[in-house]
Amino acid sequence: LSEEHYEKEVTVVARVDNARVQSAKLAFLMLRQQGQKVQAVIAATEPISRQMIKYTGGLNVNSIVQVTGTVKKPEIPISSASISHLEIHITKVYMISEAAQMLPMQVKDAERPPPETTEEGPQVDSEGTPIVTLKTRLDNRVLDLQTETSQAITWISSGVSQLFAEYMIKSGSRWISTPKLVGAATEGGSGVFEVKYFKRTAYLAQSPQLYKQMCIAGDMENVFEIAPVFRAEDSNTHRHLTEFSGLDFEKTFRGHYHEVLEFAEDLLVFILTQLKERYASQIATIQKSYPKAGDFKLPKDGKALRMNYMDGVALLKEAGVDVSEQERFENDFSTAMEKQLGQIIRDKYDTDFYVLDKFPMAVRPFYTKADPNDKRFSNSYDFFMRGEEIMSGAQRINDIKELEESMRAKGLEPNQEGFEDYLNAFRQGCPPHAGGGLGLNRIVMFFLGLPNVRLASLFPRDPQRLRP
Ligand code: AMO
Repeated sequence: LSEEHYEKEVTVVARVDNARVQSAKLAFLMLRQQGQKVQAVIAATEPISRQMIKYTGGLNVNSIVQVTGTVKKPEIPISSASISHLEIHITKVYMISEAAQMLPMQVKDAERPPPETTEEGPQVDSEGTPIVTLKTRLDNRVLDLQTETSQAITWISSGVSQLFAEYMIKSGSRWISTPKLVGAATEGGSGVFEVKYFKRTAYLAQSPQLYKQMCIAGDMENVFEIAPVFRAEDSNTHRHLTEFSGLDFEKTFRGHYHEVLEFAEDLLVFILTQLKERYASQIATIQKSYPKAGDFKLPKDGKALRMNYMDGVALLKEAGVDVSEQERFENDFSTAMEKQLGQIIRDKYDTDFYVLDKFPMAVRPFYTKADPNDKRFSNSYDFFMRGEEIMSGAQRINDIKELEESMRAKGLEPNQEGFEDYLNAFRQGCPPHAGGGLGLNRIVMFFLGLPNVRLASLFPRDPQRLRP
């Protein structure tokens, strides 16, 4: 709806955001469609009866109605509507789908950001306005998805997947689908979910890692996947889900794994800059609730700032953070250290986007290639946004002997059930390759500065939540 429609008849289908009877002769509707709001008025003039006024003003909030009327310019802009410079003067109203009279929460109450700390039921703020907690919102996610902010967040999420696929396809990559039901819990690291599979036990894939490498062994050169990733980790934090959307890729390289690292840098810069360009209006909407949305700094040269893991350790030490170098060979950064490093890098280099290369071998999975110059380290990297990890990747071992040794060094037995098909792929020859895995929900969360990854998941799964 725009000025073009002034004095014209329109028919819209929308939800009732609010309905009120002003007098026996006048009622107002606030109509809502995908987060946008417009006011409609109905006045008792021929042929509209008083019953019609009463009916319209008494419509249940959230019902879907079809309204026909003439578009007029209001005397003063309607501040509570997002389309404030016009209103619809109703001639006909039809009920399309009626909502229940009592809703578990009001969409307008869910428009404000939920408090970060409380998980209890509905509360009231100092002015008596209901506060809807994250738990209530997630329990009633369908209603919550109708808010202007959720509408915009889901567009950003759709945008990240689209941009990832666009970039991969442009670079000659094939879109693959690998099994999520797998026969063995082989990847190591985080836990896997068991499922009953007829008379056997199957597992939900904790990443497409082994299969994307097997596609490379199958001469597919450059592959990507967008699919669910399952993690049986009992982590109840702001950034862990038990099921999330993984954006994975794997590709061959000719000379050095940094060819793939650069590819990943360009991929992420493409996604982040295009999001800002293509979704400016959604970002502006989200900023009303989360002011940091879309406001992060990329390095001026259009690449990620790149440094080695140990340079990151040195920066932390320099800033007086208590880090033992020895311990850093054995354990990855804690979340707190990651965030501290993010702040130091922002202050020193004016960027929120950077990559750490050469992680210690001890903190990476068995399939990771050790640094040939110093076997304590590996040819692996993590990408960070605002001090939090969004992507992990590495050069993979493509030599069967080296792979078997690496497994043994990590306490895995190459002959154990479940590894045979993966290892055979290397016995049959496999080109040098590297890749990475991004968490879609994490990118959306950190790009928008959301306090919780659940806000960036349609129907989040965490250790407590299996519904809706
Ligand atoms: P990793 O386990 O680091 O690597 O996962 C890749 C990316 O997925 C996201 N992520 C998560 N998002 C939400 N909830 C979680 N519990 C969670 N865990 C991880 C992060 C992370 O960077 N096979 C390797 C990837 C590779 O080397 O190609 C892997 O799965 O953004």
